[in-house]
Amino acid sequence: MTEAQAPARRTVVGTTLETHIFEGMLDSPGATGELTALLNAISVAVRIIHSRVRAAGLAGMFGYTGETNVQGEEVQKLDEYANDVLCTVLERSGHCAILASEELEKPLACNPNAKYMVVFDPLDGSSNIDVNVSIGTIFGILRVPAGGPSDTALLQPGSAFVAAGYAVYGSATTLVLSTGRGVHEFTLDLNVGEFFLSRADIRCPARGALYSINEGNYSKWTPEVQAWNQYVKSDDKARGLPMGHRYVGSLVADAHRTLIKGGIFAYPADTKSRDGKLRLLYEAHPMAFVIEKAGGSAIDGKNRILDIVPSHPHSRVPLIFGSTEDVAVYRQYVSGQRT
Ligand code: AMP
Ligand code: P6P
Repeated sequence: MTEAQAPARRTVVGTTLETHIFEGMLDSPGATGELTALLNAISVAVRIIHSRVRAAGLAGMFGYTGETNVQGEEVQKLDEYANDVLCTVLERSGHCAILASEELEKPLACNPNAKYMVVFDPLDGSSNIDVNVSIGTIFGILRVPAGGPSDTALLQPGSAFVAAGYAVYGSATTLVLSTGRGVHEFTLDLNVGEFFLSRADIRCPARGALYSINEGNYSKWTPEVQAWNQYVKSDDKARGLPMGHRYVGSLVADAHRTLIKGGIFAYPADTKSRDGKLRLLYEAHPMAFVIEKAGGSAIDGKNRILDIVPSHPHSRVPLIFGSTEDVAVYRQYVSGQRT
């Protein structure tokens, strides 16, 4: 058919997550398809969790199971369900050698011959489940090191991640993914049951107008964090202050807003959570990987999150991330360079 005869091709179909993942494989010479299969398995698990989260009230999935998890937190039915879904889907994929979950005291050995390890928080934001506030799933993928899969093999810096991302079960269900080549957002089309590209190559603004922290912890913070907090609330229009305050209390929701709009999220150490509250391996590392691939920064107050090696699968860490300029100001206060 000559060019003149070729029908004008209209783009009537968006880019699905599956297509995006497949294109990533095509751009990776020698790729066998194992990572592709693993990423698609995670997409299936997120859609299954989405369907249950949406119907949680009707399905009687609110409330607690009566057990407590390794964190000493009461396990809510949806936490347990989301964890079971991810463990089952990843095991059945055959491409996960071992997995670590917030809901499992010990990592779960899967296929010892697989190339990848997966870490995840199956349902982040549990305290918001019963009141219909956004919650999510956070995940990261590591390669099995030369010594083979083991609990200690999981204890790598976040810079070793092959891919990371998160899902937000909110007014829409979105999945944000980075395999190291940019950060991309996909939104679930409920009628089709597929994720479609909704934001490509997301960049976190160099500076933002919002700060996100649990102000109720003010009295527990160090004097340096308190000084930073007073700064962002000071009335100084020339410096674009005060910043606006937003805090959902679900890391995925606060992180997604910070990624898109810029600004800063902070969960510092305090007198109650001396190592911080958030977990390094399956919360801070994945979020730091995504935010850095979008041009933002992520620190524990002084050190780069992606450089920190967990001492055990449930290590906690202070987590501050967002726009590079806003994170730099925080770091200046915490290191005493600014008062
Ligand atoms: P594989 O042979 O599938 O385990 O892939 C080998 C390496 O190629 C991975 O560790 C990635 O660095 C890259 N790669 C493979 N598939 C993809 C993909 N779908 N998206 C991005 N990178 C990929
Ligand atoms: P706080 C939710 O329970 C969570 O683990 C994160 O999703 C969230 O960022 C944080 O805890 C909220 O903690 O102490 O402010 O309620």
